[in-house]
Amino acid sequence: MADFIQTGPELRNQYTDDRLLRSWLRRRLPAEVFAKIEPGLQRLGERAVTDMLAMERDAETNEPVHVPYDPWGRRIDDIVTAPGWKELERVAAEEGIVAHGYLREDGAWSRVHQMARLYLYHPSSAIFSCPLAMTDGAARAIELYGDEELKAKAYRHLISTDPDEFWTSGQWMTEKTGGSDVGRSETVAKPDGKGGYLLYGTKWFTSATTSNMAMTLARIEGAPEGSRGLSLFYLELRDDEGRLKNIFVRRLKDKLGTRALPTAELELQGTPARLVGGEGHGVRKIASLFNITRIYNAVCALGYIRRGIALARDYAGKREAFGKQLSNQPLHVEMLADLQVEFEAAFQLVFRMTELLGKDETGTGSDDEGAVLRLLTPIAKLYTAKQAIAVVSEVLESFGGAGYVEDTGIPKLLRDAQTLSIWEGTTNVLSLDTLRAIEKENAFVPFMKDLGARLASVTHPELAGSVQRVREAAERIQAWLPKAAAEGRDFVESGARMFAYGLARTYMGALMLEHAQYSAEHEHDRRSLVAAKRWCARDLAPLVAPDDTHRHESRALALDEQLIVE
Ligand code: MFK
Repeated sequence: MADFIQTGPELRNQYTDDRLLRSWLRRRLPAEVFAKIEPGLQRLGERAVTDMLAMERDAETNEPVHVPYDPWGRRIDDIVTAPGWKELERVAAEEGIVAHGYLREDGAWSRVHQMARLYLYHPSSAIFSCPLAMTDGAARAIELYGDEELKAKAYRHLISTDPDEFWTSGQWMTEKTGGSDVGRSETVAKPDGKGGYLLYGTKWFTSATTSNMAMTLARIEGAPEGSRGLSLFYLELRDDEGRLKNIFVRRLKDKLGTRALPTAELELQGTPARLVGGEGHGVRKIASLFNITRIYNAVCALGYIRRGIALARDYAGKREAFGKQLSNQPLHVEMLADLQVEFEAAFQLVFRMTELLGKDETGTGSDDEGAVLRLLTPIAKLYTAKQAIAVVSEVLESFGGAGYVEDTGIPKLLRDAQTLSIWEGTTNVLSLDTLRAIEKENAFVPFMKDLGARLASVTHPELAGSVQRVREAAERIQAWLPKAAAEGRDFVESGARMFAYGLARTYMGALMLEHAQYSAEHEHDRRSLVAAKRWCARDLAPLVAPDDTHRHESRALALDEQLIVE
């Protein structure tokens, strides 16, 4: 026994190994679209466990380095990244991870196709998915707000499948004054006298500083305070000689995770920039970008969940303890089954959202579907991020001590997943965005209608009890909102997180039931049915009623304020 060597987990083709992905695509896509895109997904599923893994290892081992000066003392602010990181960029271009969303060769299904690719690409990408998210968001913002010149200049590069032509974009929103409260941004834009602007300020978290261009916010001199006084700008980082255009890199951030991704503090000292979409309302305009990156966030969260389960499942068949493989240990099997239920719930929510995004962008969706998409975006982002962290944490534990040891590659999953609930808006910011979508875009009624329509389509007798539970949760959600509104803003905001969770879980339940019925009837497979029943047996809408007393008591607990016994 002294010679015992444990076999580690192995990954199979991540497309063919993914029953739910294949089943969902078969169910939702027109047969000819499915037949057309499947070979590409199959190929990428293989790359994700072969050449991409080697690139990822290289990118993670050789973290980016900031070189401020050249040997002769000239300021260069070079950021050196690993060959693997650069190769992952080329793979992204070749595989059209951004492009398939914009070439729209699959009509309204183009986003589903593209996001399925992202879902396969992301877990082996050393989080190159982050620059891609911002690139995709920038393409969308330029599509909506850019003039013809900007489209000709930048857009075609962002959506190119030629690695030599492909550009990535940064999205510089965060300043020292506020990661969440973007309206406090201090960067100033001064007219350059030639129709353009020069930007002055500090950008505090700029991921993917090696990109070709960036979209950012600045306040034109004399413009009002707050987010409406900000304007949206486009800039290119380097001149024809490759020198940064009055951009100085203060330092790279030393982050918990996403270590292959160069994230920098930047000083803009007269950086030439071009106004996009006219003056003012910068946050509203850049929302077109961050709504895309939030969708990426959810797709990537799902990717991590799936990767974690693939590793834990394979290992369960290899690791023996107490005379039995883990896959024959009843409690271990229960834990893996719970993870699969989380995965199936997250999957349904995320892919439903990609379907609505594709419809919205090709003008084939209804106004109601557009409103549902607006509400699903923050809900899916916030809920799947929490799921990814919880699932991946459980996956680490399922490896015992090995899951805590860096060179297994497993701890990285948890460190990277932790960012999903922070960047692109924290859980609280997104819970409040859920309210914004309801209050400003009237998204609640179409959302509840859509949920009802999904439920109405489920007629499988074995699912009747689950349908009833989802219906009851939906009724409680429906009743909560007007009551909360009548109680006042503090009540609504205090309850917003649980409300958002309730919307997510209830809608997930309805979507799971729909898929369960399809899979049972058309594939003679009960697995999604069991997952749906288990999901719906939970408390789907854990709403709270934070009245004056509740909030007073919360303050006492949260801030350790006095709470006297009367
Ligand atoms: C793995 C892949 C993941 C991708 C990684 C990408 C890495 C990128 C790194 C980063 O950039 S991280 C930084 C991310 N930062 C954020 O996400 C900001 C979080 N804060 C918020 O979202 C705040 O809620 C917000 C800045 C929007 C608050 O701003 P305001 O100005 O105080 O809010 P207000 O007044 O409600 O909204 C201003 C306008 O924007 C309104 O429109 P109008 O001018 O027409 O009234 C809003 O309706 C609109 N708006 C706000 N959020 C919107 C939106 N419109 C559409 N969708 C939204 N989500």
